[in-house]
Amino acid sequence: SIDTVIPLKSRALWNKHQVRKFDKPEDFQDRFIDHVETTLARSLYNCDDMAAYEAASMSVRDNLVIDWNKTQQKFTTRDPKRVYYLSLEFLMGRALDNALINMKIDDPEDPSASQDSKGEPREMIKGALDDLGFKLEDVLDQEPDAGLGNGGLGRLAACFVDSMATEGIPAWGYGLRYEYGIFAQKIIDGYQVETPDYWLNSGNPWEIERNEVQIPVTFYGYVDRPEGGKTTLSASQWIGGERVLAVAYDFPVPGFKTSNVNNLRLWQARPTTEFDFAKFNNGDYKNSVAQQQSAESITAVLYPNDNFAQGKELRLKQQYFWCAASLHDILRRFKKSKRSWTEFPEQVAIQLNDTHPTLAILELQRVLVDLEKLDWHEAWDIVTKTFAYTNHTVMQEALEKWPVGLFGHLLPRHLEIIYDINWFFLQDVAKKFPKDVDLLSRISIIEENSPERQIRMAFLAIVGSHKVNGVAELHSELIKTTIFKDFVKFYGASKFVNVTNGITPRRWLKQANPNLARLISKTLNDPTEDYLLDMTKLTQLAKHLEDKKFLKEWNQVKLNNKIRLVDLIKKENGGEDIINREYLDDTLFDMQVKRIHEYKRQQLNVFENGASIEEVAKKYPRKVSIFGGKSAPGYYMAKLIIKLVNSVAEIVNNDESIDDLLKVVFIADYNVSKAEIIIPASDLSEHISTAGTEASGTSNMKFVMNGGLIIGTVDGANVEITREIGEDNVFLFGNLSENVEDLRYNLQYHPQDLPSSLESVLSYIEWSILPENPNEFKPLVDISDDFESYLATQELVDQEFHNQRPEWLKKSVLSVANVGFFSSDRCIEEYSDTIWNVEPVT
Ligand code: B1H
Ligand code: IMP
Repeated sequence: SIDTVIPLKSRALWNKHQVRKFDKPEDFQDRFIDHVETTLARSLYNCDDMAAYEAASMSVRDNLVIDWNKTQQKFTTRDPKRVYYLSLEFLMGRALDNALINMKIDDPEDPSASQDSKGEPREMIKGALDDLGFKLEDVLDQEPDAGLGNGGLGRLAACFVDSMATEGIPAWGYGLRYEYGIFAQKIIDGYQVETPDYWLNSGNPWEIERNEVQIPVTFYGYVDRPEGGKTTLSASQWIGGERVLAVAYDFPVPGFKTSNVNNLRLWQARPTTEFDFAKFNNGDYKNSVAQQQSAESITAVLYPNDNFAQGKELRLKQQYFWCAASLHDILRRFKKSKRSWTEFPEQVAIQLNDTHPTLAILELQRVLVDLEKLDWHEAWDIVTKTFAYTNHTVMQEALEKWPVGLFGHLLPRHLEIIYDINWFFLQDVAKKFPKDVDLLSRISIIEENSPERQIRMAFLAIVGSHKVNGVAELHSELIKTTIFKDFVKFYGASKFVNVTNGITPRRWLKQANPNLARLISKTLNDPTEDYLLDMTKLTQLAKHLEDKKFLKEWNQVKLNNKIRLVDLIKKENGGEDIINREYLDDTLFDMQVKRIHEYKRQQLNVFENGASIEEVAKKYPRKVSIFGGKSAPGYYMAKLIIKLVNSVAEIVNNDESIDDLLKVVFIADYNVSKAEIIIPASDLSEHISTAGTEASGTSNMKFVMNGGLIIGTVDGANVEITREIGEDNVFLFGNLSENVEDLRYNLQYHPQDLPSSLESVLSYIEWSILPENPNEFKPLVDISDDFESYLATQELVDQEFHNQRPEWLKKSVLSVANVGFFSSDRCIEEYSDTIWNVEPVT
């Protein structure tokens, strides 16, 4: 039964006036001008590129919203099992170009006619805008990135919502609507300087503000136990102190070649409209307003740390605010179907993107026990069947732990619930392993032997979930044998599974590299680009390895992409070229773009540049070494790496003996939209983390999908990439993770142990960069015992690129041909089958 306030007799009229999607250039233009003149209140006399971007976005959004409504109505009436993806980060990048690619236009006259016969919506809009006096590229370029994430973890969530919409999975993403996304990076004197990213400055045409969805969330306060309620296991009431409102903002997420449009719901914190009259009457009006305003600080800013848990109270507040609002919304939706609670896990799957949303486990248990009055164990059974947890890192400093004091102050009832969960859990452990006393303290959710007791969030997430997954094979094995070893012993290995990460080929191939997409579609004789949905089709590319004309076109695509990147670098360098355009085809574009981190070892790469300097004039082949990436603002060593890169760039780029044989470029403010230009231009990219530290990496997949070769350590998804595309097509070097364990934990800086090549680079850097502070970069040489093998491999790369170009090109083709496994569609299918138990709704 469908509830509606509209009386039956009026419904026909509603249907008659149903909004329709535009499907012709003229209808788009109608709507565009409508938005310029009414929504924006502007006219043809003052419509600039920005206004055109806004009007175009709102027009396209209208189409998406029409499909969004249909999709959501379908889900409501069919009532299938739903997936909720909880992530504190969604690194979406730009929306308009992606919407143009994914948007489906159907023919109202002939609904069965495929969109393909009408041409691509992107081409249609390009023409329509052209007629109106605008260039699509310039219009697209107005859009600020939605940078609501730090790096891989946040971009993974963005790829997942794309794939879930494409696959027709009834799924919503839930996150926070930060007013400030990841900071914008400026480079001043070689150092990183952070500036705020106020991305909503000129409004956001992609969000739908839902003032009708406001959910109260409370913090602090105390726990009240009514008469007779002796234990903490039932009938407790949390009387919260501070109260704020969570307001929903919805972002439509269109699937590719489907009218399925899913939803990303982001919460904004607002003060309640309740007013503290006691304060007011005391004459303290100003303070009572100020206190209300502090509510807004909860969703003000994204924490800019990658692979690092900072442990600030405001962060915990963000987490609870987001979990409580999302869970409330999920429960409200479930209750519409009037099912019994035992059916909840059959209707709802909640995926925790790392431990950041672990509080949702506690919140569901609290609602079921305290508010819905379910028995503790009955409730806990529902909870554990509902949740699943994805681990993204084994790095100690990234594993979330909260001091008991801080936690109990903010969330007193939730702390009690943790103690009770832990109590029952440890009893079960003790029953199973009665003699192992150490085990109890090792496995406990509460860490007792630190100065202050701490809550281990990863342990809580494991205990509260039915499945735990790592993000690449090596990583998933590693968590079973290291940080979660005891849990494997207790639960058995089947609770721990692997789902290797993936990336969406819509953004990372078609949108980022339209020229390559066109060549592929032509070569595969696939004009409707079905290969973007079934990437196994790419294997057919291998049939063209001996086709000289094809290889030439393949090379030409790369060259054009290099020109596009060189244009970007020139623009960022104040209009001056750093890279000589005459020899682009013969210049190896070698890149390392990712967050700056010691474990990712950008320092190894830049030392290699240093090591080449002395020989470069004699034999060094042409190469541009490109770096990009942000450091966490408080991360001293990472900031030092940025300075080092810029210092080496300064020397190299101005050394006349080197001339233009080697250039080193640091591209400031690496973000999603820059990645879309940088990645397709790469010949070689570097994924050289210390073995065992990079859980997966996803940029490695993006480079390979764009025909770049990779140099890398035996780490993360590099292992599976090598398996898929063949070891002849990947440049691997260095230690295996088994052997590096000792190094990782025990290696200190021992100058006498350094390989001589590294010694000489260091001394070179010392006297040429930092004569006044020669030891500044010394700490960076830690864990570089594979430096020699790295150098040797780099030499091999140069050899092949410069002397065996046809072979190189074939490797490039084979990389793309065998990259299909790394589509996030495959990844979402695995989650759907092995973890969520959901099926697409068609
Ligand atoms: C990854 C993080 C991360 N792993 C804590 N862990 C954060 C941890 O703000 N925090 O507190 C933020 C981010 N990010 C990355 O996830 C891994 O390092 C990559 O190897 C992996 O590819 C990516 C996606 O799984
Ligand atoms: P929610 O699931 O209640 O959050 O609603 C999400 C969207 O689903 C709404 O905006 C509607 O588009 C659709 N929807 C909600 N309730 C109904 C219903 O009773 N019938 C059909 N569609 C609905």
